[in-house]
Amino acid sequence: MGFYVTTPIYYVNAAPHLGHVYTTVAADILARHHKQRGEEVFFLTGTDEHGEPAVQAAERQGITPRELGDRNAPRFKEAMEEAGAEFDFFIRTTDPEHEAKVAEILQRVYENGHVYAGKYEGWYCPRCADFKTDAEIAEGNTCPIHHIPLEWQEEDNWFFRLSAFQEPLETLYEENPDFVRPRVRANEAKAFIAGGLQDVSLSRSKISWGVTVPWDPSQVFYVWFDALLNYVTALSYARPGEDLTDDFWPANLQLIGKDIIKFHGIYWPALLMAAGLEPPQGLFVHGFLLSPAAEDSEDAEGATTLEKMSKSRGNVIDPFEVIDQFGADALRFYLFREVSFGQDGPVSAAGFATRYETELANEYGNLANRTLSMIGRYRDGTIPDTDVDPVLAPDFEGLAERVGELLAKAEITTALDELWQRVRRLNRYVEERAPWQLARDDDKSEELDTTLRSLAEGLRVATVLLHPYMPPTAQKLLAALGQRDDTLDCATYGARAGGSAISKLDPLFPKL
Ligand code: ME8
Repeated sequence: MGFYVTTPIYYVNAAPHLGHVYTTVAADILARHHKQRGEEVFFLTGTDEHGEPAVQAAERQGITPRELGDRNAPRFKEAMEEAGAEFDFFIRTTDPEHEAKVAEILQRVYENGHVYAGKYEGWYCPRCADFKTDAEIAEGNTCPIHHIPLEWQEEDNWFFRLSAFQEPLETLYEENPDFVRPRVRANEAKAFIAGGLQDVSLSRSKISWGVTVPWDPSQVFYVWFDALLNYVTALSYARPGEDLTDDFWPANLQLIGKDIIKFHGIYWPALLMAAGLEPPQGLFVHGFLLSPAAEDSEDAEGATTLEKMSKSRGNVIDPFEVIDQFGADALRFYLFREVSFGQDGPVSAAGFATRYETELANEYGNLANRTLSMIGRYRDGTIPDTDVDPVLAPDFEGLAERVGELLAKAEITTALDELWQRVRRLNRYVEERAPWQLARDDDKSEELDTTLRSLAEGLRVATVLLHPYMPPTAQKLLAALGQRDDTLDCATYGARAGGSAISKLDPLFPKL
């Protein structure tokens, strides 16, 4: 079994912000979960470097688009690495192998009869690199996403016959109701299709920063077609000397934010069909991280106005700063605990500090610390070799399966909620059993053994399942428990025997 997961490739027009890290960390959590299952995983992320967004940003900075990519792509890569993302390949659309493959695939689309010459007229957002339909134009002829004026554009272009895919797309959504999740997003895509699909411009003649159209070298491909194809092209050259396309295409899961659903839910499967390739198995569309608007941050009632975090709105949080302050694992935990994956939600420095103190330091860190120190103090550093307490069994019964089912549906927040309930249950168990009292009474020695053994075992199971969310933290704690195995097979309460020696552990989440 293989598992191929992708993220959008990010524009290099500015430095990465927390919103970009959000999607890549989500993919990382899912990738790591599938590795725990023993599956072969391929996880792709990267940067989108062609087209108008790059050209305009480079102009503003007085450099070439290539220089812009060379400056910013490494910052994206580094941000993702610092956030603990273990991607298998970081694609840049300026990679010559990608460019060659884009030309090859789109030539095939042309030969298959899905392309014709036409004239384009319409309102265009250079930041989205998107022509807007009437329904997508905000007040004052502005972009509803970037709040900047739209530009009227007219040019002779090559067109992709999207309208011919009306029926095949309807069938795709009908036959596979989970093609796009959550369901509200599938409905959004279906409504767009039902509105009638119009052909879309496939090439641009006004800019030269892109992949040259092989049958008409006066034009370059429209950046979205070049960018979407990254998900397929990467497989052909990510591993030198190998072509992984047959192993991993169609992708199992493609994660995107809700801003780019039209491209991924409609253009993308149509383009793949036109090229004779299979659509991905599923897309998961998440919501936006929100933060206070840079200007007019209060409404008439004095409440803070929240907006999508974005560079153009000037309300971004720098991932490097957050990681410096709280650590990558705390960031990963916070993002998916705070903002329900699939919905919008606000993030803030104050919110970070609160969850860090109350949940990571006081609940999980303290549970780990108490458990290890009591085993050290009362049992000389060895987990008692006795049966686990059956009183906790119902709490852990079926937990690994439940978490697996949720993560199979990319329900990252719900799965984390399940795990956190167990962390809290274990803390309550400590209070109920009061091992410090049992330790004063020789007659209660067996009860103390059972309690300590059960705490260690519950903590081990919860930590194995938390591993994808907080990998280095989980590894440290499992090592301290003397139980390094982090595969899903061992995530059952009572699956491991007691008797192992524990070792010292520095606080996992030191007080700030
Ligand atoms: O659209 N909250 O690139 P992009 C959550 N290059 N996620 C956010 C976010 C926020 N506030 N801001 C950004 C592009 N994202 C194209 C994609 S794919 C073939 C080409 C995340 O730099 C989210 O995943 O604008 C969103 O879809 C993506 O970054 C957009 O990144």
